[in-house]
Amino acid sequence: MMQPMRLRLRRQGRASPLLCLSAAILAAALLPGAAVADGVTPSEARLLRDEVKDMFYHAFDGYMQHAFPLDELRPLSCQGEDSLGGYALTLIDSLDTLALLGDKERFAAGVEWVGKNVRFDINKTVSVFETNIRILGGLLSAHLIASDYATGMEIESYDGQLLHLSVDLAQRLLPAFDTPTGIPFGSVNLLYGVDDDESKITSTAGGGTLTLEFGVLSRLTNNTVFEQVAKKSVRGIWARRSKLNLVGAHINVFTGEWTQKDAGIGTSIDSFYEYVLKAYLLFGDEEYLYVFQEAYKAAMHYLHHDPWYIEVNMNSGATVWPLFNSLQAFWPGLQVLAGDVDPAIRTHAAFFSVWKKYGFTPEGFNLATSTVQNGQRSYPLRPELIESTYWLFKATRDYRYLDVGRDILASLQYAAKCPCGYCHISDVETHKQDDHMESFFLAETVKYLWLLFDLAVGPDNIVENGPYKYIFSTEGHLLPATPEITLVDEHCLYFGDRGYGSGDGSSIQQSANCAQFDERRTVSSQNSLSNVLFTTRGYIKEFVQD
Ligand code: DMJ
Repeated sequence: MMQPMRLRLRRQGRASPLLCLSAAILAAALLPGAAVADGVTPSEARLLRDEVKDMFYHAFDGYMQHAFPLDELRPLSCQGEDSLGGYALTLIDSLDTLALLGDKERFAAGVEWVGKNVRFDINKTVSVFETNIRILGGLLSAHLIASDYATGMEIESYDGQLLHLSVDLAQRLLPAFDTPTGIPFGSVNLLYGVDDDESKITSTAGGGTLTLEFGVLSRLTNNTVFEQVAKKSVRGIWARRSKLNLVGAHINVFTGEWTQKDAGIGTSIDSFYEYVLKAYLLFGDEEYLYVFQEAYKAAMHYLHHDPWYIEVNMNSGATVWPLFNSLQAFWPGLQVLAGDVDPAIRTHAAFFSVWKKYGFTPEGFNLATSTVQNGQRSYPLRPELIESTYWLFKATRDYRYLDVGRDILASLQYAAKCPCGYCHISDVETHKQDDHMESFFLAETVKYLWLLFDLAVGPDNIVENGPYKYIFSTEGHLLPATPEITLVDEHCLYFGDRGYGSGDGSSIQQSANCAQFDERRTVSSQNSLSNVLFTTRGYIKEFVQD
């Protein structure tokens, strides 16, 4: 029998309305009997995992039948729409989920179709951020799975075409980085570069969410330019942090002035925090660890009102928005990766209490009034809460997180399922459906739900049992910590002479000479962890010790 979650509400003086609300909501959600009745048993977990698989195919087949090769599905009217660039976005975003589910046939067919049909020499102006996380990340993860026998999903006929497409795409994004700060423009035309009238204002997430995909691409191709521009962008943002070590939400990429000074962990900033930690985990670059430590300490000091997070002015620390926004829900998962599990447990419980109240999390929930924030009433099938649920289950093996997963699945099945897929919810109070299905539903939401229940059953997937540790990109794409990517043998692979474009394709194969894990790097990473501010054993330690 599970015990009610331990509540520890720390009085901080500054935010008493939030604390009252926390107590009320948490009590409502966590009182015995208020949550789901019985805990999920292992045999039920198996059924739930299979139900999630059916959910995936209802949506994926709906997309393939009614929308492909357009970008996204309109699941109510059973049509398609081009939303990002017109290159089968949902298929590309779904490829590694297909591989994770062990669907070799559809994975191979998808990889082959993309390799043969997708082109980026098109006159389209696209978001650098979205194109990077959804398209480049999707291509790279599929390439890494399809080209590697050890994944069990290798495609024998695969010729590296997705890597070539990745290089082509990333090169078309490069003109966006030609700014005085190194922080890229928000959008770029794939054929002509940055439009003359392109806005010079971009978000912190836009400039800080490139390191994983660009770094992996550099390391697979021996072309350091991608990794360099991504790092310069992070440095450009971090150099402009406030004295409190906070970053704002929007910045002018030419002047470096913050045009929106609200600091927070959610909208417009979220994955900046995520990528500095994950770039350290994947690449072992301690500059990113340092940035993460400083940024995280400041966030916990100025933004954290246990268990909630608020937005404050980055310079003064004064509260500007006592709001929960749905993108914040990735944070407990990130805290698990960092080894700071206790506050993650409390925050996840608070966020889940909002889900329980409405059946979904609204985009905005006002912590002062305890109501849905006007204009932020929708739930567009976002993954963040289930992502954190997965990480917390992984860290604690507390079966309460399976109950959470079951609740989330039930809400999706009951209110979001629609004729050809799953619909956005336009208002969490009325549950009215909206004719849209973002590609991240298949790349992330369904993936994390499936991983949660598979873990409970006794995992049978490449993330848990595969040949490498995997880092998930912010779009849920699987990026493996292969020696080639973690650069355990720098001289052999990165600074060597087997540059991309040598013509023999050898640069995308792992050299036998470079297959050994470099003990020195592993040890040095472990030592650096003694400086990490966290005390709870977490994934970060597990990751570098394995
Ligand atoms: C996804 O594209 C990514 O998770 C991104 O970091 C935030 N927005 C969506 C999901 O909500």
